[in-house]
Amino acid sequence: MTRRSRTARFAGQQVPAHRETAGPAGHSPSRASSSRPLRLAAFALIALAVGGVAIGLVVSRLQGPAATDITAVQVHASMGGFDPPALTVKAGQTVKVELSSMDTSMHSDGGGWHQFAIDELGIDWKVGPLSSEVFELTAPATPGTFTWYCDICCGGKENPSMQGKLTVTA
Ligand SMILES: [Cu+2]
Repeated sequence: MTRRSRTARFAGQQVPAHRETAGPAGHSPSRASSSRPLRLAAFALIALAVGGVAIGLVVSRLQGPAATDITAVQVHASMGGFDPPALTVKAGQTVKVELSSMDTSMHSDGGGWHQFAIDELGIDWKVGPLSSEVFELTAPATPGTFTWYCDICCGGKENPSMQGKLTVTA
């Protein structure tokens, strides 16, 4: 009888200690392209500024010249007519009127010039494109109504849109 000595051969199960050597080693994002948004913002600001100036120029051209004498009655003349189309003054009164042309020299009909003429009162004012001038108007001593006109553009003084009415009250 042989005894087989059974030697336990329990090899120590060596659990290999696989340690994660590649641990969380500072996951840092790349910062190489951080200046790009700044450049875009600067570009957008410049574009806005240039665009704003351009729009401002266009708007100012559409609006015509600004009043230079705020104490004067403002009368704007354009191809569309006079604004306001009527004025009222007292007999014998002298008023300042600032006449402005709202049209550019690009208008083939009159080149942007407009007129404010009242034959009976010897008034014949003219203003160039996108400019204004202050005139003095002395109303006659007796009440009445007078038609002023522009004979430069829009078919001349027969065109009702190029006319206005001056009323002289007592
Ligand atoms: Cu006119």
